[in-house]
Amino acid sequence: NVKTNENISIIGVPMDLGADRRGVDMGPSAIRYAGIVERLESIGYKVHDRGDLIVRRPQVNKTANTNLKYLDEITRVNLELCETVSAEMEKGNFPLVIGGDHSIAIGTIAGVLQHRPKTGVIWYDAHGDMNTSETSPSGNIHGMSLAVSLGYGHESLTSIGGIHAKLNPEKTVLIGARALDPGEKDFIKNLGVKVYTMHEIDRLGMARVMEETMEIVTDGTDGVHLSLDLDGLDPHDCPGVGTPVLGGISYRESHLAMEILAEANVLTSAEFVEVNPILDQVNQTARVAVALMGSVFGEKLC
Ligand code: 5AB
Ligand code: MN
Ligand code: MN
Ligand code: MN
Repeated sequence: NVKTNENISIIGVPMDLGADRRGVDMGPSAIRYAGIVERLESIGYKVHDRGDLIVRRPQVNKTANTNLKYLDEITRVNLELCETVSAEMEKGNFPLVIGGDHSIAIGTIAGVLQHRPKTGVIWYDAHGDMNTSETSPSGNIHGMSLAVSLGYGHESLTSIGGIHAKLNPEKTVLIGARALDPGEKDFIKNLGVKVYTMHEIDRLGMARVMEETMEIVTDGTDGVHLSLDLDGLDPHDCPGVGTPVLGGISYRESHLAMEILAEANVLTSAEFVEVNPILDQVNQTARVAVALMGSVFGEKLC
């Protein structure tokens, strides 16, 4: 495993089609407004803000397939994101992707796997995002992105980045799960994905959960990716999300998790997604996102 890079490249993806709900497209602006660049520079990084990718806005047509809403545009943007992330890693920069809905993990992870094909993943989320068009209750692709990154789902999505580059389910850890659909539960069991639900977090404590997680994602891998959906946190701390679920991870527990991740010095890419400013309270959720970035990039309290 390689140490955290001193050059961070921020890539904004104002995507909301995967959630089929307006507002989350403003996430990258909100996170910038909350001071992401200044925060990371204050820790000592060189920060390169690459701006936002362009996401077209089909107003009416959800594409013919309502089990995979906006498939065409989501595919197009994720192909571009895959290339952008890969190009940043090629230059030796740490890719930090800001969303946008969680469908963008498809492109981020596909890009990461070009350079680190054995990447382990921490999926910090209230949800599993392991539906396929067959099991999805909504047809929203942001609930399918982890399944796609593991190699399951519509071929236009699973083929992004090439068929060989997929995540290893045994090196994939879910943290904060509390709203899994029936199909996702079956899938998790069959694939051997490790899940720390809120039950395990309550019972073991976040320190132990993260220590075990670090073992899993660092052993036999060549990198660690953090995919952090702000709805993993409790909606009292992060009200600006499209799919809030009560009983989530606290603000302090989340900082602890990020601090333990920082201490291990293994993080090689990250994304912070699902910030929805129009549902938020005075940009609080974006500010939490930036605060957590502070911790995961090694900011010290003293
Ligand atoms: B998120 C749900 N499982 O598939 C579905 O916010 C919600 O990226 C998905 O985690 C939530 O529609 C996707 C019911
Ligand atoms: Mn998610
Ligand atoms: Mn979620
Ligand atoms: Mn959501």
